[in-house]
Amino acid sequence: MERTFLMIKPDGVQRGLVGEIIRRYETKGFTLVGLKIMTVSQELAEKHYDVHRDKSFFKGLVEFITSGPVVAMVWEGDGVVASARKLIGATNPLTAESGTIRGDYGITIGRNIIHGSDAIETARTEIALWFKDEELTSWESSMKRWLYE
Ligand code: IDP
Ligand code: MG
Repeated sequence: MERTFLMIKPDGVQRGLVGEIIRRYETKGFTLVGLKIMTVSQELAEKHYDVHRDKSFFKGLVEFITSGPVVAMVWEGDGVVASARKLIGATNPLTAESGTIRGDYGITIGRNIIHGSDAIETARTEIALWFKDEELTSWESSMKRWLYE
């Protein structure tokens, strides 16, 4: 089944939004298969944001991501990659729709609360970068028959 990588950034953790964010994905019906709080190393932050290496905001972004604990998660479900991004909202919280995580809780692009993989292939790479196989738990929710036809 499809999986995605989500990471609550240091601002989301410091602002006490961890429970609220997890609630949104749980009540949507997705299954949590990996979860940990951790401090991100410089090396991991740079690898994770490698596509943005040449951007002007790269240095600040890496400093920010390594500045405090983050919550790394893997969620599973049909269409979870695109759906999780939809629940996150646009990159800039001021233009993100109300009802999305960034739209409801954020103001600036550099403090936009949460990361979500942007494609199925990216999700695979990011899950492998952040989690060891043994840190992921495959399980079947007893609600499955009420969520899927
Ligand atoms: P995404 O998180 O919505 O996928 P990306 O364009 O992939 O957005 O950018 C990755 C992250 O880099 C953003 O979530 C944001 O934290 C940061 N970022 C992107 N653009 C800017 C910017 O113009 N200024 C500061 N930070 C930025
Ligand atoms: Mg991105």
